[in-house]
Amino acid sequence: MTQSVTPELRRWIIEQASAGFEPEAVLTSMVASGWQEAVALEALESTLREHLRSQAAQRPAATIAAAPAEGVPVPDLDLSQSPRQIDAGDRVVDVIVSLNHPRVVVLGNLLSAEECDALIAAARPHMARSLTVETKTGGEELNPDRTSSGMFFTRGQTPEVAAVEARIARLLNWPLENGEGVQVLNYKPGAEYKPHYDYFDTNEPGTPTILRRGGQRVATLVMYLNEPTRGGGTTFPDVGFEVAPVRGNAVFFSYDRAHPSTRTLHGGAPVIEGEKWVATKWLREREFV
Ligand code: PD2
Ligand code: ZN
Repeated sequence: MTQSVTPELRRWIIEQASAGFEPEAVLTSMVASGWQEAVALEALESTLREHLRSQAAQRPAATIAAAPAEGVPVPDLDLSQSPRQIDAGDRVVDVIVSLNHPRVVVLGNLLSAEECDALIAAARPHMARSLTVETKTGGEELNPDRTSSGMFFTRGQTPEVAAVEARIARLLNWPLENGEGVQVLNYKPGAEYKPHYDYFDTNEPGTPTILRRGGQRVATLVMYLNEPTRGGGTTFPDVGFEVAPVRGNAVFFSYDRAHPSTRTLHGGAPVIEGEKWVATKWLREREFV
């Protein structure tokens, strides 16, 4: 039977974390009270991630650690010969624009219109509004930084998901197993995703637990499944760069260290008219289990 994560469970997770319980202990008691381990782990991770993100947003910038001197290997496309197109196995993908710092590549025609529609159709019945919990009152709050709704596929969950994942692995020269499940997000007019980093903050107490599933995130691919009429671009505020959401296109960016020096601060600008659907693929250092 499929178990779904309730706002009450999320509130309870934050209460446990705020009371000083280690994530491992919270996970153990969730499993003991009948939650499937995979569901419990996902609920734990996503709840703590959102919670830590909202806390981090309120902290002064002075607490940011120095950048590690050595970066790690990251996914990348082979652009050494400045190709206009790249063979991704089952599809030829267009290279529209690339930057080196931050490493950002805008891709055209990564997904067919049929694949975009199939991903939306498969995701639509499972969309849930992103909530965060107000720890002072115990009430639920809509996360003001992230007003979209979303869902995760597991790796290979549908034929379209599996095909897209294989294409991404070949395109970005990165093992398929290192990918998280595809996340689908839907933004209605006014919804946005405020600028943030996708890597996990190494200063946060919950991060070691998150990293057990495959290490750090090292790259992101945001795939546009439809086209809002106005607004909804993906922005990179550090470099004044904005990617227009065009159906089938995607923006790739990588970060070789969990640090702002990567200049990968990015956000989803508010949708002004129409709605926006994206699928995000995050890539980890190692196999994501
Ligand atoms: O929807 C977007 O444009 C967007 C922007 C920033 C998605 C993400 N981040 C993400 O899924 O991490
Ligand atoms: Zn992001």
